[in-house]
Amino acid sequence: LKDKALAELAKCSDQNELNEWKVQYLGKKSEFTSIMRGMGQLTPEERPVIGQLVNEVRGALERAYEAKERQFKREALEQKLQSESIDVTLPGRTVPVGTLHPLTRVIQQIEDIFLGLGFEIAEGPEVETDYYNFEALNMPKNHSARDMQDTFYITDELLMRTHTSGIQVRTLEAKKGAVPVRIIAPGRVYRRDDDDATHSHAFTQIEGLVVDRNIRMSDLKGILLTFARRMFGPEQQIRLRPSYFPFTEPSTEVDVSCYVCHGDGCRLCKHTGWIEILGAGMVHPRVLEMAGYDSEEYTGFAFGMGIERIAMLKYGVDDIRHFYVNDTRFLKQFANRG
Ligand code: FA5
Repeated sequence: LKDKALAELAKCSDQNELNEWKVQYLGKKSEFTSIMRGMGQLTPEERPVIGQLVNEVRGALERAYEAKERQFKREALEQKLQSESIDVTLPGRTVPVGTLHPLTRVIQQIEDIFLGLGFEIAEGPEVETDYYNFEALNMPKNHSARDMQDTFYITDELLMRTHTSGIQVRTLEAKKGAVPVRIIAPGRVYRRDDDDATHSHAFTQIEGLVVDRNIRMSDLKGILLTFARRMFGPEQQIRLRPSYFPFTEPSTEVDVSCYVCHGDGCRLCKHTGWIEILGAGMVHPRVLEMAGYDSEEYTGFAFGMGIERIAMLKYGVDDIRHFYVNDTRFLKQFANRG
């Protein structure tokens, strides 16, 4: 029986055949089991002899079975490893990579320029209080200058900020009378403007504020000219026009010379050759005083520039709305541009 079983075992070529073999030779209905059952009929002298023999044979068959089973498992594993092997020399698949939004790029470029001039970067909330957006900037309630910036109100006291100028006040309060103050503050602002090629109801500004002793209008002009030339090139011209803001005195609007013309003419510059990019001026003494600065001792200048306008000029974009529709055909064009 043992020899026959081992010969049959050697013929098994896979786990299924091996299972069948086990049933046949070691299972409940096997010849072996019937021999064991028959043990009861043996004489007491025969029993231990036969019993030992039976145990030996069963042990041998079980060991042979286990060895065979291990062999199959090993073979199966090897086969699996082989079929699943990875070709490390295969070239990788390219994952499409996004690019920075042109507005983000321009903000980063402007930040770099001003960081290089010794400015720090500040921030403020987009949902702003009436106090910081208007009142502390010398625009008390019912002041007619509030009409210059049509506003999205949330409550009587809360609104979507109409400009980044509130950050001037927040910064001065945080500095508690210390100088020098030299910050720029980028952020999104909101106005109830009708959208057209150069206006959006939500757009981006960068505020600038410098407060120290002996700060003059010529410092403002020098900083802005330096900025314009680093941004647009060494030939860039700027032009200051007198203007009015309640929080600066004197106030000015600043245009840059506009040399970007397209197929249908110089639409961006309306053929004047200039485009307004920012409002600016000397910080109004009342704003300094309200924020805790002695306006006899300290003076300062501030500016607020429109980022979309700068990006349009820099990249020759003729409609501000291109920045917001997120058409990848538009956005992809900025992948490799400075
Ligand atoms: C202001 O918002 C002042 N806070 C700027 C300022 C700061 C003056 C500090 C003095 C001192 P103004 O409303 O002009 O000013 O807006 C500033 C710039 O934002 C404009 O020059 C223009 O470039 C841009 N801008 C204004 N309205 C829009 C709009 N609807 N869409 C896109 N850009 C706009």
